[in-house]
Amino acid sequence: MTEKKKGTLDRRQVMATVQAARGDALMVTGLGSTTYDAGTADHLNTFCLWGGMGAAAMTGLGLALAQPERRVLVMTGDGEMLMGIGAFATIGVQHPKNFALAVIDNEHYSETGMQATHTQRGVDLAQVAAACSFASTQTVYTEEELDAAIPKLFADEGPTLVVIKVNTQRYPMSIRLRDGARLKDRFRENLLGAAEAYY
Ligand SMILES: Cc1ncc(C[n+]2csc(CCOP(=O)(O)OP(=O)(O)O)c2C)c(N)n1
Ligand SMILES: [Mg+2]
Repeated sequence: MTEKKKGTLDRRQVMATVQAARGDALMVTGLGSTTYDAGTADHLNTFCLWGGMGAAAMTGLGLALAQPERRVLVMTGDGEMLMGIGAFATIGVQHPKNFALAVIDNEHYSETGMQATHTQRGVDLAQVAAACSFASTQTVYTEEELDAAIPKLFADEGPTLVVIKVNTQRYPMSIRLRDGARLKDRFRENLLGAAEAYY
């Protein structure tokens, strides 16, 4: 049996690399860890999910369809995508050209205590997305591969999936702004301007 390749990338470095390339792209981060990695409170163009598991990709799809002139990137975890796995089919059918999904795949549910996910047992999210007609899918293990994948996230025609295999390092789970309604309003106002009807 061939030995399974291990993720060695550091999730916070991956997030920093992606953020540095984001330009004015809109981002959605999934509950918990990718939201913490992204320091969401510091990015007005980022909307974070923080408890609603399985919803990040669908939130990003809605945003991409509503904002066809903007680039939309969803960054979330492997466990989050396994829970919302039907999202791959819906994204494939809707086929938004301005949409990309990056899965930070540590093969664990890290936030809840490092239980193994199915990606550790051979479930291949890139193949799932390919079977759902994504325009491009790939799995990256190295910095070089990640650098080469960045244009797919921000420039190439979507829908795109990049699975980024990372190590099992855990980081402090903290978010500076914890008010979900405020986070939503802030993102919306930044994108669309203040809505008088809100207040
Ligand atoms: C419906 C639902 N089930 C379970 C949870 C608890 N939960 C919060 S984070 C998480 C793990 C997420 O794993 P993953 O997406 O792989 O992120 P990681 O922390 O590994 O980067 C779980 C199970 C939840 N928030 N909602
Ligand atoms: Mg995970």
